[in-house]
Amino acid sequence: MDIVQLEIDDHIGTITLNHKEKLNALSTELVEGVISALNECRRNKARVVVLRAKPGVRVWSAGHDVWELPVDGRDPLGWDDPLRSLIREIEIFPAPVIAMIEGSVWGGACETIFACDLIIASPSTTFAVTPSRLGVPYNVSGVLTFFNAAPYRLVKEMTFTAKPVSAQRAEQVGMINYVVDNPEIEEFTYEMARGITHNAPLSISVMKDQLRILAGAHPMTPQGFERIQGLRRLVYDSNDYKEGILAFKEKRKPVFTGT
Ligand code: LCV
Ligand code: LCV
Repeated sequence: MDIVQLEIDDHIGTITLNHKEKLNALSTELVEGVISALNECRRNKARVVVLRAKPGVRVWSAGHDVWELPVDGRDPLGWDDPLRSLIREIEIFPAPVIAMIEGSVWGGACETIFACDLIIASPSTTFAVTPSRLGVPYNVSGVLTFFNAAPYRLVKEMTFTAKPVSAQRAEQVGMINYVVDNPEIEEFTYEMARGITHNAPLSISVMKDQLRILAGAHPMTPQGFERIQGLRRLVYDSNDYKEGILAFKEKRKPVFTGT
């Protein structure tokens, strides 16, 4: 059974995460599946893509595959990390990507959804940004995705507490577009998708790209970037980072010492 399924019908691509055993963790294998499905949608000139999991999932995605996080002193979220590649592919895809969500969403999967253009969630949906739970130093472009997705104060609350935020709260602050209950959520999503396919694809594509370029246009000096990278290295070289991952693997609460 493919862990990523693709259907293309009437200019609409549907990419379904289907790795139930791993709670749709964003493993290299699953991310490569999503990226190749996006490429297929591009080849078929899809005018909208819907990114979803199987109906009725409890966990939409458990986020980065923790077993793939390096503990040998490498940056866990470097440029070529699968999660980073997935975010970029969604952002540069030349048509709107609609995230249709139900169940809980964790860590890098939150960023993946926030990188999408439109977000429609069921009332059961929750979003938990979890780097601080694992001791992970999130990376600059990843933090920018969150910064562009939600109000500054809420971004801090989500990153510092790592606590789930409900779909209702997310909609209230404009972090997502709609909360729609099952089973209407499918019809609602695909009606929006069909409407978009009737508009001019070239016009939509260029406006999506302008919004991407403008949203990413934040001045940062080389010294500022190097300072951040140096501080991040202290974090992923820390005992706390190793403890966060080990505790997850040993199914116990981490004990962070700040070293
Ligand atoms: C690999 C997993 C995972 C998983 N990877 O079921 O944002 S950052 O910086 O943190 C970034 C680095 C990132 O995205 O890190 C990952 C962030 N994700 C999380 O913190 C979520 C971790 N998972 C959980 O909290 C629970 O698994 C949830 C609440 C998702 C589901 O809980 P539930 O009790 O239903 P289990 O925890 O028993 O998980 C079922 C199996 O899936 C594995 C987990 O290790 C277990 O494997 P075994 O059955 O082999 O024991 N699993 C869960 N999440 N992210 N593997
Ligand atoms: C010239 C018009 C117009 C009009 N120009 O009355 O944002 S961008 O990028 O799109 C930018 C380039 C821009 O602003 O493009 C224009 C965007 N505007 C629209 O898409 C609105 C187009 N108009 C309509 O949807 C309807 O006209 C509305 C809903 C505004 C009113 O409908 P209503 O049935 O009351 P008509 O459509 O019959 O329009 C009356 C007359 O005004 C002309 C229209 O061609 C018609 O002319 P005739 O009486 O000669 O047939 N008209 C309407 N909008 N933007 N002319």
